Amino acid sequence: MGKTVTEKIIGPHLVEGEMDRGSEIAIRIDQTLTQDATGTMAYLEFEAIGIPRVKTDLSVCYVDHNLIQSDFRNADDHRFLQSVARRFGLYFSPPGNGISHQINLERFGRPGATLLGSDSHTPTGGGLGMLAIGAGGLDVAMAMAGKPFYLLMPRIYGVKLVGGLSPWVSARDVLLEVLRRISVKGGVGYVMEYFGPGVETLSVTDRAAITNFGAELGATTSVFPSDWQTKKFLDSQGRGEVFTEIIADADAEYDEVLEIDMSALEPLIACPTSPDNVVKVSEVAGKPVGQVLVGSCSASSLRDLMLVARTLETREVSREVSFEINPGSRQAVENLVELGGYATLVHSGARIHQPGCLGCIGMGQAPATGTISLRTFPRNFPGRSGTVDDQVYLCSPEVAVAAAVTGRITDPRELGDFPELKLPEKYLPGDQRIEVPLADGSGIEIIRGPNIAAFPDFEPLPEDFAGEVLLKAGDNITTDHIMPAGARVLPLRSNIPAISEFVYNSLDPDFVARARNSSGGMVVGGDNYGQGSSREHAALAPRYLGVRIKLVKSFARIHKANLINFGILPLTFIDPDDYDRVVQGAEVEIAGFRQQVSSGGDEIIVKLDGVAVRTSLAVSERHRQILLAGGLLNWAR
Ligand code: MIC
Ligand code: SF4
Repeated sequence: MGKTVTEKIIGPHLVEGEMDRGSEIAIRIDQTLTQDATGTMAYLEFEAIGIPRVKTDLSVCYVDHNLIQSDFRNADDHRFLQSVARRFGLYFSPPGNGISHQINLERFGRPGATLLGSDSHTPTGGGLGMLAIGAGGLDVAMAMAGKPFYLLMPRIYGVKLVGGLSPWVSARDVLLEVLRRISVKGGVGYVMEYFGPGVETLSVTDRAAITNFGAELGATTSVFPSDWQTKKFLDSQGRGEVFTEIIADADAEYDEVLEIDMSALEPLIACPTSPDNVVKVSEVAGKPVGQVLVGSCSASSLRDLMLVARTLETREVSREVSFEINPGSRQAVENLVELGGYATLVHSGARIHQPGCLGCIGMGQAPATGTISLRTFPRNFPGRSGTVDDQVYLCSPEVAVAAAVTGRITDPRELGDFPELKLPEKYLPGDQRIEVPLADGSGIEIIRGPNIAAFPDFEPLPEDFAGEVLLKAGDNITTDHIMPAGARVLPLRSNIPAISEFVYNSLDPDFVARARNSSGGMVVGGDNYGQGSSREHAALAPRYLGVRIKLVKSFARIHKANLINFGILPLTFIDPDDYDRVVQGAEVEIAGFRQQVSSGGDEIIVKLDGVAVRTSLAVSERHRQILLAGGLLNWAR
């Protein structure tokens, strides 16, 4: 049988297991990336493992999230990360340089390689034909220590692209269409692999926009083949020598197939408050807009910024709109200046910021009360923008610039002729601020600010469990619900005791007090629990507050892995109807807790107010050992 691109990359990286769908495999990791918001914890964990230097081919430490320095905390973390990179042999990309995924694509990605990143949008690298996976910081720390990455061999969802995109319709619309069809949980357990005649009409920039946004499907990752477009992109980056061709065999078999005729696509938009709440732009056209943001790892490349600039050459930004540009990288800015686009943007009335995540993670740029904000970002979970009851819509740069001009949601095709876009054959690299690894960093002192707290100690799993249901939550709970981000909370990412004060704040402000007064906690949830980011703080901080069990209908992949890493039991209801019978505050009892976990049986009986409920613990034998030890670090020691 022929092979898919996914199998062609996993095969040579396999160190344990067989490529049988759904079974546990371990793969060798060639490259890693971290960003600052998850990186501080990842490096504290790496230090705790006790390896003198990273063992990967290449590891990069980026600072792109916590850019607002309203006190010493973020700046201290930046210095910590720079010193860590120097000490342990990593590349370092300082604040202002741009978003990890954008820079990794431009400067470091390599077709056929594996990349593990402590950020859920790591699959951006799939646009270059890499197997790029998002994970918790501890998994990335293990990879930097030379350990393989464990995952369930995904099923492969073939997305067949036919036709080509019409003017004013772009790569973002392709993924909005996939989200519309299969939803934010449609990709769970799959790699989304793109194939078909439409693929070669898409540049690597387009492909990366698709694999990036594909994180919102809940997929393990997304991948494109590596072909002449890949070679062209790498040549433009002066890195043609890392090219290898990787194309699926003609008789490759996919577990599911979805076909998208790109010629038939219209401009699409995701309405509040979920990325899969997708409609045609024409259906919501006319609504007044107060803010338009172009940026984020999903749409901030030179192509996107030039499209906006060219559109604004003959137009002005509406005075009713705050139109803001967050470039993806220093490279994008330098080339934008070179092509004259920067001047056009300044003149048109755009507010241009430093390259980075910024408003995408609530680091500033919160919209005004009761106004609509249009964003080219990947997520519009409630409150993520920093404004309570926000109305955030997700769209392409084409739709964004049309709204910036008219002050209303507008189908960009109304703007008339699509501007001509010519991108350079050779980009200015824009990587002059990236520090290369020191040959020997052993003498470098690690600089720790007072906000950096030591990694908390966690106890092993207790013999028996007695506690209470601390919270009952619904479906599609995001990690933003569990552990909010934003300018106020993000500076506490390297301080677990401090950040734990914010756990579940938006769902229930009394949760923290309740958890503190309880002898042991369980949280109950619905389907797709823990979707969204890779932040391990969404496991670590609840664990710090005494949560030992999460019982839900189904989990998102990265969050489940993070729960195991920090010794929280991920249980699912065997009979989903039992969810309805659970009440918050119920007493929870598991007799022979340790014994039930170690025995290897899938079923665990949980007593809720004395009534037995059947639950399933779907984990590997290695996971059981980790859970018994109280978490991965305990186990590794
Ligand atoms: C996000 O987009 O939610 C983030 C912020 O980039 C997160 C990582 C984090 O919480 O630090 C992600 O996507 O993994
Ligand atoms: Fe940054 Fe937003 Fe991308 Fe997350 S989704 S890495 S916050 S730009």
